[in-house]
Amino acid sequence: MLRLDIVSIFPEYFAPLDVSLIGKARERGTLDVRLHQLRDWAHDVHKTVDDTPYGGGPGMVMKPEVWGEAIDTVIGDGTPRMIVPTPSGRPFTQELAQELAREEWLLFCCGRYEGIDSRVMTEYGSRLRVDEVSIGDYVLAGGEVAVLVMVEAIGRLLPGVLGNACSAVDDSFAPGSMRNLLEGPVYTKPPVWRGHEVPGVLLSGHHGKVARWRRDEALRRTVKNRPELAANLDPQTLDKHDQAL
Ligand code: 6GU
Repeated sequence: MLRLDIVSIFPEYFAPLDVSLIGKARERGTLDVRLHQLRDWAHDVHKTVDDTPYGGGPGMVMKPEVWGEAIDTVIGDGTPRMIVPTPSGRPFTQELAQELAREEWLLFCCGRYEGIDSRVMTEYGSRLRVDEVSIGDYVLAGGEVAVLVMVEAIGRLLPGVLGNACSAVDDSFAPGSMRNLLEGPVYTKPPVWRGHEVPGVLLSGHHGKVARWRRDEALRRTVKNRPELAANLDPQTLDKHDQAL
């Protein structure tokens, strides 16, 4: 069982967590998601959560007092791992998703505007493991969608969440033989559609040849779509056949 607490001024953003794989995991009790409205800890009439930045500059910064009360209340004397989504954070990777899927309790603190007063991360950094995490090199309006992305990536790795336990094994970026490789193309029936044929090897029933073909396609796709990943593939894990490609 993984407990997730999510603090945000827009808890409505997380409605998708009621459906599909993640929704079912919650129904089964594999995942315990608790949403919190940050404004519940703002005490003025306007429920203010932000203020102008010291040193000037555009936008607003989220106030530390409100976040402090929110986090204190949510964690009590517990010690979740705290994740702060921000485009300035460390990259969210399949490896980090695997690591977070092994935790018991995660607290996601969603910033909006120009971010959260940095003293909040300093304060809790002395009591909890705190990571500022980015999902990619672009800027979102707030951390909510990034947290949805992370929760889906983490949730599908939990024991029993995927219908087929092998589904995660061949994922792009999965550890093992797919490490740093993109997954290749996939096909289903019919064998010919609008004149396009399914590659014959997939119909051959020859498991060794199928595995070889899939690895070749994964390498080809990685070179085409992610040349920087292909350039960094460990030569030791590339066999002779790979290197001929
Ligand atoms: Cl985690 N948050 C925001 N606001 N923008 C992002 C991001 C996170 N990751 C990439 N862009």
